[in-house]
Amino acid sequence: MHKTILLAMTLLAFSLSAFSGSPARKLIKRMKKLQRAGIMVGHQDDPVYGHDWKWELGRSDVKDVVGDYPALMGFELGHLEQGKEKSLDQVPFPRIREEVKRQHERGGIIEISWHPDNPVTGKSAWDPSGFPVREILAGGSQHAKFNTWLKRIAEFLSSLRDKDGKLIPVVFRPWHEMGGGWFWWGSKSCTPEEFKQLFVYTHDVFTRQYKLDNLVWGYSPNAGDEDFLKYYPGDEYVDLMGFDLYDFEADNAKYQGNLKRELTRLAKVGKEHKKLIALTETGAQQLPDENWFSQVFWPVAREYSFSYVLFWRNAWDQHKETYMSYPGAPSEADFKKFAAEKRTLFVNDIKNKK
Ligand code: BMA
Repeated sequence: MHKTILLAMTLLAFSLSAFSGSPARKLIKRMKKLQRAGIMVGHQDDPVYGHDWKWELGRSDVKDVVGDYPALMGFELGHLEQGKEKSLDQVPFPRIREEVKRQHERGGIIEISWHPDNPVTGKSAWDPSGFPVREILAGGSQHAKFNTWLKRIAEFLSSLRDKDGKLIPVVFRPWHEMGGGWFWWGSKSCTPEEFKQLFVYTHDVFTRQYKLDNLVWGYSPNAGDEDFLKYYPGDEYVDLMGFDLYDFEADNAKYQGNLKRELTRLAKVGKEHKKLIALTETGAQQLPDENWFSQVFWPVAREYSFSYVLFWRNAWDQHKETYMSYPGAPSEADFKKFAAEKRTLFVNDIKNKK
C-alpha cells in the first residue's frame, strides 16, 4: 500500500515537473507577464490574405496601416481533418505552418481555431443536425472517424517547430461558441455533459496520446450565455478563458454594453479560476463607424486588463467579412490612433519580452 502511494506521488511529481517547463507552460507565463504591459492586438489570418490581396508573402493589412504586425495571429484548421490541402477559407495548410513559424520567429504569438465539418452529415461546422457529439464519443457510430480527424490535427500541431526542432507553443481554442446553436458541438446538438466529454477527450488524446505539450487550451463561449461555466470542462483542461462577441448590427451602444458586461464577468471568473483571459474573437462587421477602434472598442476595453483581443478576418473574396482596417479604408486614421495607445501591443512591443 505504502509503496503504491509513494510510486503514485513520484509519478505525479514527475509529470508536473515535466509539464512546468513545457512550451505551453512557458507561453502561459509569458502571456501573464505581457498582460501587465497591455492588451495584445490580434488578427485572424493576418499574413495570408487581406481586404484586397491574397497569398503575398510578408504582407499584412495591419502592417500596411501601422507599420507593425499584430502581436497575435489567429489561424484556422477547418478541413484539415478531412485530409484536404486547403482550409475552409482556401488557405493551404503548408502556408499556415510557414506563417506560424514566421510569427514565432519574429517574437509574436499564435492562436489556432478549428471549425471541422459535421461528422454525421458531412456538411459544414454550421450544420447542427444529427447529434454528432454523441456519435463521435466512445461507443458512437463515428468514433473511429473522429479519431482519424484528431490524428490529422495532432500531426499538424506537432509539425509546428522552430529552427531547433522544438515545438512552437500556440493557443488552441477548439469547440468555441458552444452556447449558441449554430455549430454541431453547440447547445442544439449536445448536452453540456456531452460537450465536456468532447473537450476532455480532445485534450486527453492530444496531450497523452500525441504528447502535445505546446497547447495553451482556450475555453471560449459566445457572449450572452447566462452561465459562462455551463460547458466548462474543468480547471485541469483549460488555461485561458475568453468569449466571442461581434457587432453585426452597427449598434455601438449595444456592443459597448455587451462588451462591458462580458469583460466584467470574465475578469471575475478568470480570477476565481486563476486563468488567463482574452477577448477571443471580436469586430464590427464591415466597420461602418470609421472611428470604431478608438471611439467604440477602446473606451470600454481600456478599463480592463486582459491578454489579447483577436479581431476577425478581412476576407478578400467576401467583403462582408471585414473586421480590420486596411490601406484606404475609412477606418485607417482611427486604427493608427488606436495602435498609438500605450496599452495596445503589436509584435515589436512584445518581441523582446520573452
Ligand atoms: C466565420 C466567417 C466565415 C469563415 C469562418 C472560419 O466567422 O468569417 O466566412 O469561413 O469564420 O474562418
